[in-house]
Amino acid sequence: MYTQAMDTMAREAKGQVQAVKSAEEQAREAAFEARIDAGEFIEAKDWMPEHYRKTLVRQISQHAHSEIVGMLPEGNWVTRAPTLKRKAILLAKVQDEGGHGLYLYAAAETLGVSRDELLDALHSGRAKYSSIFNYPTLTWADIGVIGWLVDGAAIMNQVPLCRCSFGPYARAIVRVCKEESFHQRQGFDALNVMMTQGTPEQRAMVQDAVDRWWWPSLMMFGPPDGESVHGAQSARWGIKRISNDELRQKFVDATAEQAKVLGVTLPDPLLKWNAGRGHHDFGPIDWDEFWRVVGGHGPCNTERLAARVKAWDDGAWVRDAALAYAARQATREQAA
Ligand code: BYC
Repeated sequence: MYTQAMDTMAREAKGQVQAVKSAEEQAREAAFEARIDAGEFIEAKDWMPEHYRKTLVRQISQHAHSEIVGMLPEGNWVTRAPTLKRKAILLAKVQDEGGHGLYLYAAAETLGVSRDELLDALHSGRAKYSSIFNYPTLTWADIGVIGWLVDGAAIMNQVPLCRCSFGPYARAIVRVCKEESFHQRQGFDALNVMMTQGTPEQRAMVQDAVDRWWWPSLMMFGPPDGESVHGAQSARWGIKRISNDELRQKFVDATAEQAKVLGVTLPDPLLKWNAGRGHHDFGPIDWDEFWRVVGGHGPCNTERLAARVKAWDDGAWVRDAALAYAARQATREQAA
């Protein structure tokens, strides 16, 4: 009896605590939602719902992985750039992508996840990175087309992220976008030189690269809105400001005009200005191909992941040396 009485009291006390906690929790959620509605930035030390935190860790780390894996297709051409000027530009661009990866990993780490955990998710194949980087770079024209279309799509997707509700991500993206803008311009410029001053073979090479990269570039924006599992919640939280389909449409509208300036044909017989909608109509996207690539079965998925795992393994001695150095410094400082 005595024990039961104690239990009853304990249960009641626990119930009260839970009721208080849940009221607190509700108040915190309401305050959080109000800050989102007011367009305030949420900072790393602020209270946030667990689902918001997880959504950000997922998106920011996938973005960081995309930047790092995205160095590989272009890195493939650094030693074969046609001129010193193009080589210097490409080197700078690839280094920028590395830098973007680092700012983004740092932004994700503010959410309480470690760099090692994030990299382990990439290396074990659990984490996603952008589908676009699972296609091969077969010719020099691919480098121009990546700048024009892939970086162009990245800018279209990322400019709205400068207003993302999570402060550290939004601030990292401001700098990323400035650099992406140079990347897009250099790609367009390289293609323009080939189209206006190149041989018929070089112009054909540009067209072939456009034919191969156009549809995968449209897939970068993610599945159609109706199939975007995270879209609605991320819009509610001010993480995504513009939907996948709206961004894709803006990208098609912008690049259709740029293609005319370049003198290339976009490989879509259904691409046509629709005066009624005030947008270009375009043909159906092969979503089976998208999901195949996202699921690990694109042309280069195995190669890309193997390259990242090898880089991590080969870099083990650098990490060990840095840790040993830091430990020695700490011992010296303690002794001093
Ligand atoms: N590839 O519900 P959804 C660069 C996944 S780097 C692979 O719409 P969300 C550059 C999605 O993760 C460019 N997976 O998702 C670098 C989700 O799966 P999980 C990278 C994709 O997050 C070097 C599922 O499909 N940019 O520009 O609301 C050189 C359902 O999708 C893709 C960023 O990362 C894809 N394309 O919207 C040159 C930007 N699309 O996670 C250039 C930041 C979707 O449930 N990210 N999935 O397993 C975003 O803006 C959003 O995360 C997305 C997707 C628009 C990509």
